[in-house]
Formats: sequence, structure tokens, C-alpha cells
Amino acid sequence: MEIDRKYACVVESSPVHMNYRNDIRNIAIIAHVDHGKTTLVDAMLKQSKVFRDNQIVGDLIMDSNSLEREKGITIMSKNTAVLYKGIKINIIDTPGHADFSGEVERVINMADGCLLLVDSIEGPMPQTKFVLRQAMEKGLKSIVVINKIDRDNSRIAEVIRLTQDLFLELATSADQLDFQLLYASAREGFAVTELGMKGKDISPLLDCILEKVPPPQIRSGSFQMLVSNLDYDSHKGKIAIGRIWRGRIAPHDSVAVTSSDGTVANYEIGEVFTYLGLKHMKVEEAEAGDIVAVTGLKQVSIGDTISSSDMPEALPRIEIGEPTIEITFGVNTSPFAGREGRFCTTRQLRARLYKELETNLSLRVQDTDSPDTFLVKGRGELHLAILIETMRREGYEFEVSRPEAITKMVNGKLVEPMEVLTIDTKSEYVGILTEMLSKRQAQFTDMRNDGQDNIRLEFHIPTKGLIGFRGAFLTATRGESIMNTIFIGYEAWRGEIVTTRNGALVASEQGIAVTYGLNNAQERGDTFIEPGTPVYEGMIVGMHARLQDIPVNVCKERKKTNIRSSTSDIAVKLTPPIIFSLEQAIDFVNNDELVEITPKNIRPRKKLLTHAQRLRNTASARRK
Ligand SMILES: Nc1nc2c(ncn2[C@@H]2O[C@H](COP(=O)(O)OP(=O)(O)OP(=O)(O)O)[C@@H](O)[C@H]2O)c(=O)[nH]1
Ligand SMILES: [Mg+2]
Repeated sequence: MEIDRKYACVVESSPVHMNYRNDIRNIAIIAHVDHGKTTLVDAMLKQSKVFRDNQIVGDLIMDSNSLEREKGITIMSKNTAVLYKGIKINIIDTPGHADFSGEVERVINMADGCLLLVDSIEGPMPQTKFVLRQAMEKGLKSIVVINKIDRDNSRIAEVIRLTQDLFLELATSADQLDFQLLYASAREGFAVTELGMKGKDISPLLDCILEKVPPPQIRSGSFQMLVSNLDYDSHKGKIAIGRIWRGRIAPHDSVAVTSSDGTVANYEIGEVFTYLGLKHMKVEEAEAGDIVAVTGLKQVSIGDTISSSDMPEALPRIEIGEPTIEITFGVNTSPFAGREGRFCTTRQLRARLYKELETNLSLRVQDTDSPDTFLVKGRGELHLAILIETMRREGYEFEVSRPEAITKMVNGKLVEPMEVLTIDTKSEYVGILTEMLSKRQAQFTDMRNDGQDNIRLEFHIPTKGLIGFRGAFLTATRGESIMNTIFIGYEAWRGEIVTTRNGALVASEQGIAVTYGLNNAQERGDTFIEPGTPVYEGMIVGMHARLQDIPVNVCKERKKTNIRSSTSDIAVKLTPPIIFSLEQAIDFVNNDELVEITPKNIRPRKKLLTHAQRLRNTASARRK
């Protein structure tokens, strides 16, 4: 279905001689993680009948990337659009996890209004505040949607009060306090304007968008568009996505791309697309106010301005918050290097990391003194873990270090990133959590109990105190609690944290791990591998029950004797190994350790592989 051309040039003048396009609305959907943004987009898409009646579309349609589907979270912002009452609503779905905040900053400038979703039980969370602040700074009109009202224990009145408090705290003008309130169950596909009304479908929300979100303003002048996203197609090449601020664009137009350093390159536009449902619709022309995707630009990055070639004029670049965590990526130096990956060289690793900068705006990559190692900075452990996982799936092989918080000097003083940590838990875990966190320099700031033993704790904590915390947190609370963090700024460095992880069980020989050797190792601690796993000297195969590292020979076979012991035929029963996910492995390693990443394996290892090297190193460190 092509977009109906009769709407494509509806331009109305307002009393102040400002032109608006009344046939379009541009909205961003923003919220804390899991509050139901992508499910709400499903509901809007299904309602606007962009699918055939018999088409099976499933859930979380916009979470199209394989990692998004596996993890059940949105990682990248994406565009779609629905046609409702003859008006096209361009929708931008954004991720709610704090690590992907850069994705919200990147796309929010395309919108004129936002749907701020708030979970009817959780209420406003740290990321709700972050995204609402972003929306207010950009002057977006807010519609608040209290979502998941179908849930039994929802506490809507309290959630509304907390949301109003948040608006009071963040609004800089009286105008911003005037938000429209709706109630929805994205999952059941309905929205209502009054509580108690029977929900039918999502149309009250779509009507509210048409009514409350201002239509896009048309600035006068020649073509100008800010690139907010990039896509790639093997036939069409790079696809630049963004909102047209001025003028119109058509295939074969001559345009100029102004990049971050001010250089201007001229290109001819290939094709022009607009969005409808999940499809790109090829169009003959698109006008200011719409969100489009264009091809034909060989060199273009997010934040660049595309303008008419007669009058290249750059728009302000997109501002993205600073990274807080860094990690080193190195070429794989393990004895198994090159066995499992397709891309293993320094050149390939470097090229891939720098390419990531084109789309991953909050990421930074730096060369280091060592030609084989790169410093990669991101917005949190998950932000970096997603990059690592994506690269390993593409066939890259490399090694990474333990993440470190990024410190810097401000006015001659060392400062470090700080975060607010929110924990939803039960009273039985409050004691242990407070104790664990105080060792990590956290300051307790708030505690709320809803009277049903659901406790929300809040702490201020240096980012460095959060590294490696998630695993310990999940174990301590038996997976029954939820933690969320959000960066709040830099504060004076609070000194080193002495965290004491147990020592590692370190393989002392290269070979294949066997049951007998692993059984011996299990007398010393927990193991991480199955029998039959190839190991090398220096690879970490388990965690010692004590604080120091200990070499173990997991390849050691039982001595063959002629005498049959009465128990020799009884198979040894091993305790199942602890298998780390990528995030857990990165969280686990210490400063003298690395994680080897290949498409097939994630292996924690010592930086110095032989026992002798490590002994020498410890001795020289002591002498210093
Ligand atoms: N009961 C109920 N569950 C819902 C509703 N909306 C979403 N959910 C569930 O909440 C979970 C998260 O939904 P998503 O739509 O992925 O949330 P999101 O805000 O897009 O999450 P991120 O993009 O990762 O921040 C899913 O399990 C949904 O099925 C609702 O209205 N009611
Ligand atoms: Mg989502």
C-alpha cells in the first residue's frame, strides 16, 4: 500500500505565519526498561491493519535484531509508521535500558511529541526520569500512558501521583506540566481515557496523538535533513535515516553531506523511502516534516546534515552523553588463537571497532600504546557486552579486559562517575544487600515499603562499585530481586575499592579436560567446564574455595593399575559446571585476567599464562 498522495502536501499556515504539515505526527515512545514500549507499538501496528488478516506477526515486532529477540529487550531505536484517520503517525521505538540511553538521545530530535509509558506497578523509575528530561529539553509534547493496567496488583493512583511529582521536578515551564493522561494495556491492545472505562482498542491513544501532538513545523528554505540513523542494504549500500527539516527531496537530487569536521561531500540521491508499518515505501518525493530513508550517500554518519547542494548548511549535531566504562579489546593471544574465528587479525579487529562508531553514537574507540590493543568506552557493561556478542556472532575472535570506570581530572581533581542504584527486593535481603553495597562504597539514600513486603532501596554508588556486582546480587537474592542503575554525574574519587573475589582454579597444562582431573579440581572449588573441553595452561577452569589462585591439572587421567579396586568401575559423578554467560564472564575476571572471546567459546584466562610467570610477577610487585 503506497502512502496516499493526497496527504503528502497538506500544508497549513498558523496565525503566526508558521507552516505546519497536518498530515503527519512524529512521536517517540520512551520509558524505563520493560514498561511495554515495543508491545505498545505492536498494538498500534496491529490496530492500523498494516498486516494481512491471516498474517502471523508475533509479539515485539520491532525487536527485529536476533540479540533483541533473545534477550527480550530493545537495543536499538527503530522507526515505523501507521496511517490513522488519513494521518501518518511516524513512531520511534526506543530502548529503555540505561546502557542504551545514547539511542534515545540520537533519535528524540525527530519527534514533536512523546508517549511516556509508566508501568502501573513499578511507577516512574530512574530511566523514566532520564528520558522525560530528554523529552522536555527538546520541547516535546508529552502524553503519559499508564501501562499494564490489566495487572492485578497495579497501584494506579500512587503511580499517577509519582508521575506528577516527576513532572513538577523536571518541568521548566508551566506548559510542560500540562500532559495528557491515558491508561493502557499494551498487551491486550487497548487504551482508555478514564479509569473504569471498558477498553476496546488502541484508538483513544491514536486520537490523543492526533489531537495533542503538534504537527511538524515546516521551516522555509531548501532541503535540509539531520541523519539520526543508518542502515545498510547489500544492494542499496548505506541508507541514511532522518527527519526532513526544510524543503523536499527526490531521487537523483544533488545533495551535500556536511560531516563532523565540517567537510562537505556532494552526492546524487539514489532512492527515497518513507515508512509505513514494517516496510520502506519508495516515493517520488518527500517533504519537510516527514521521516525518510535515502540511499546514494557513500560517506555519511549519524549526526551529519544532508542539504541541498546549492546551499550546504549544517544543523546542530546530536549531543550524546559521555561513556562511563572502558574495556580493552585485544587481538587474541591465547594458544588457541585463530582456531575458531574468521576475523582474528589486529587490522580486522581495528576496522570493525572503528566501523561501529558510525552507528553506535555513545561508543568511543581509541588506539593504545600497544598496536594490538584498543580502548573501547561505553555507557555501561551491557552496552559493551552487546558489542562483544555482536562481533563474536559475526565471526570475530579477540580478548577483552575487565571493565573499568572512566575517571578524569576536573580542575586538578580526580573525579569518577556516580550512579543511582535502585533495587526492588524483599525485606529478608535488605541486610545482606546493604552489607555488600557498603563494601562497594554505596551510600544508602532511600527505602520504601509498599506494605506488602515489596521494598525499594536506593543508593548512590560509584560506577566502579557496580562492576561485578550484578552476579553477586543475583546470587545473594536468589534471582528474586531487580536492580537498575543510572548515571548521574561525576564526583570526587572515593579511593580504591578492595573487592575480594575468590581465587581461580587455573589449568596447569594444555590438553583435554577429563572427569578424573575435574573431579580433583572440584575438591578445591567450583568448575566451569565439562569433561572433553580443550584447555590451555593459564585458562581459568573454575573458582577456588579460597582467596588465592591455584593451578590444577584437569587433564590428568587416573593412573592405570592392574589391580581392580572395588570402586574403580563406579563412574565418578561430577557436579555440573557453572557455565558463564558473556556478561558473567566479563564481570568475573580480575585485573590480571582476560576473557578470550571466539564465535564458539568464552574463556576466562590469566593474562600471564604460566605459573612461573605469575609467580615472578607477584614477587616483583611485592618488591615494588
Ligand atoms: N501484563 C502486561 N504485560 C505487558 C504489557 N505491556 C507489555 N507487557 C510485558 O512487559 C514485558 C516488556 O515489554 P516490552 O514491550 O518488551 O517492553 P519495552 O518497554 O519495549 O522494553 P525495552 O525496550 O527493553 O526497554 C513483556 O513481557 C510484555 O509482554 C501490558 O499492558 N500488560
Ligand atoms: Mg522495547
